[in-house]
Amino acid sequence: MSRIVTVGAAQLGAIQRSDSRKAVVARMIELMRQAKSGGCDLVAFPELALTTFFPRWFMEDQAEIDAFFEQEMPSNETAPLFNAARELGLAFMLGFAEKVEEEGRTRRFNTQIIVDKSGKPIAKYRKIHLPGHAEHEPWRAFQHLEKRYFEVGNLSWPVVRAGSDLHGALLGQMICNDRRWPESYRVMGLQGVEMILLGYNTPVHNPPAPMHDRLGDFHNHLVMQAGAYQNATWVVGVAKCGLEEGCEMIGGSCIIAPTGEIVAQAVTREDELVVARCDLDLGQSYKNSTFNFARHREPEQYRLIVERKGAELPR
Ligand code: CDT
Repeated sequence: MSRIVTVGAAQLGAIQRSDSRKAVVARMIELMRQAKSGGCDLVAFPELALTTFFPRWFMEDQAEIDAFFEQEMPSNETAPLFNAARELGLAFMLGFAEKVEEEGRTRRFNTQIIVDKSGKPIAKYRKIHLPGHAEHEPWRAFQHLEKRYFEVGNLSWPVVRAGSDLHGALLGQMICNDRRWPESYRVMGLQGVEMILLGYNTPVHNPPAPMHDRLGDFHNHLVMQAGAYQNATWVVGVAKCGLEEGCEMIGGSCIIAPTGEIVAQAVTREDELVVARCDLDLGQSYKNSTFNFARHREPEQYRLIVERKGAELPR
């Protein structure tokens, strides 16, 4: 029996600081309705989808910072997303800033969840590769303070088996900067992942390395296409993009097949739905041949990858 999951990458254009969650959720529900009309089973939203990308500002007032975080999911403001999922019979992935009491203390993570067609959360991921810096660096055109506002995720990269509403898809997640690191994909590849959902917020300008600015769109697709092919998985990359609070962010949301090919791609830097019919079994021929891990991997020779963090040069 064919295992086709029709997926929508629900790209969001800019969200300004003054935009309320209510207004953003209304935009997201409009994209969910479009997705349903387009035959989607699952729709994926960007990283930190409910607010502007707040790590661009240095803030010291914890109450001001916490205004960007969700303390409950769903809340009054986000419940309409879960209601729409139930009403439409449409699963969704949502990225948000998570504030939680855990291990006897308050913790904050950059988080994504997958919610099934009945509105039930079935997976959670907390971002592991936090880019940027922890202290104010006034020389930058804008800050990238993820290392200040979030802890490193503590859930590794789980792969979950979805229910029959999604043909038992083996689903994984990563968030933005994770996509640049092959380890993120391989941890899920080793669990047989069939589809990775990932949201991102990527400024065009990279203050520490402005010579990279012209390559932002290329690097975005380069890493996701490589990760898809090398792990024989679908990758659904979803941007928040456009001119947000004076900071231009790349778009390029896309759906990538296990062949490594982009099968659908956004053409705007605005709210835009990109749809593809994804055969979950398309990666099988790779998993059985070139990337038959059990047969061809040599983990004994990869020890340095987990034993060493930074590069050490030979003398
Ligand atoms: N949100 C996020 O992780 N953004 C980073 C920008 C880092 S600057 C190279 C990214 O990797 O896209």
